[in-house]
Amino acid sequence: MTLQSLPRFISLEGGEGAGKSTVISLITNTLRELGESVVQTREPGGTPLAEEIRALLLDDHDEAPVSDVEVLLMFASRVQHVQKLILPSLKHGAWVVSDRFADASFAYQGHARGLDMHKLNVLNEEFVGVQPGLTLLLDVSVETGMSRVSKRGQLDRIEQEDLSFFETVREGYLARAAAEPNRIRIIDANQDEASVAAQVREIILDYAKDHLSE
Ligand code: Z5A
Repeated sequence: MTLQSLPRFISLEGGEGAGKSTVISLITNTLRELGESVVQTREPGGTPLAEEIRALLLDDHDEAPVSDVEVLLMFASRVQHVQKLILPSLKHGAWVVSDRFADASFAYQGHARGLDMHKLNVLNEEFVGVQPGLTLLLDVSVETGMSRVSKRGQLDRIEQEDLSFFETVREGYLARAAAEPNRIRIIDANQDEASVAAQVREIILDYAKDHLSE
């Protein structure tokens, strides 16, 4: 079974402090300026139940999920998100822009936690079944990203991992981008916000022109 590519579904990926929160509004606004309807969402989360799963995953609890449970919860949240929000929104003619999607599970749980990629592929193909038409990977050095995030104060459970974990996450993302260059576009997010924004806007305008509403 292969994944169905959804042209009007865009995901945004990157390590900590890559600037996704900043860039996602830019993508949404660029599409809206073109007269398009856009649903902005995020993972883990995006529906009320998926947001509850997000809290289980990211908040500090007395008992942290073991890695297998972490990935199963990520996928549980994703399947709910796809079926309750992403597919219905696309069906109604909107674009969907998500802060993270399945590539994050491969980078964080697959590469960095070392879980079996075959099992992740099976979960993805059998339960998720779809993928974004376009993924923007904001690639930032771990030092730069973490220094941005640390200024923000409290770190969530996964953000408390050590630097080598995040180096592996970054390598994982870059390996996926190398394997799927047509879908995953790498943006150098070490640059200042204005330079990143200009590059993102250009990519979105170029991509959107082939997929606008009638
Ligand atoms: N996760 C997973 O393990 N597996 C999965 O399948 C999925 C997720 C879906 C989600 O947390 C966590 O779940 C995440 C991966 C894991 N874990 N970690 N760790 P989240 O969504 O709450 O957090 P995040 O995704 O890690 O986002 P973030 O840390 O908030 O990063 P960001 O959104 O990319 O950064 P930002 O908030 O836009 O920017 C951070 C600061 O930098 C801010 O003050 C900005 O003003 C500043 N900034 C942004 N861009 C620039 C530039 N270009 N120059 C200078 N300063 C900048």
